[in-house]
Amino acid sequence: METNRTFTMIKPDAVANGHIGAILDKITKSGFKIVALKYTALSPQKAGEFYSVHKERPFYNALVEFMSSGPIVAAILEKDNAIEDFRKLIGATDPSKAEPGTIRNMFAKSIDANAVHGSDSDENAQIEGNFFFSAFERF
Ligand code: FUP
Repeated sequence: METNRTFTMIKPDAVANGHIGAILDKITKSGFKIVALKYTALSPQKAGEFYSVHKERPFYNALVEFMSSGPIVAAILEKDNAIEDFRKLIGATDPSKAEPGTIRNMFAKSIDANAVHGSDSDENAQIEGNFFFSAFERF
């Protein structure tokens, strides 16, 4: 099991608000190497699959609708202690609770449209990276 990689998405709100460049800059300046990168979009079906762990939660339908509402940027990132360090860099799920200087504090407006995704475990980082990228798309 790789412990030095995480998976992220820049979500439709942050893409629509023109923050792709600023967020990638913050990620790379924080010491993460980009292993894979893709500008794409999730269909409602694909978004539902990606977030299937949340299927029973009250916010699931709204989450699927939001995540398929526009293009996203998907990436695999590499750094020692990647999962924990990236969760620290993005801040709390609710941007009003995210520490100053974190990506969600700087670029997100609400808990449902919270600018970025970050994997919560090594296992999920691998599953999520495989959801978007083949072996030929990783460097
Ligand atoms: P995180 O790991 O910080 O992305 O947060 P979760 O896995 O708990 O939630 C995944 C996504 O569901 C969040 F990014 C946004 C959405 N969500 C809501 O819309 N409302 C909530 O109360 C919690 C999460």
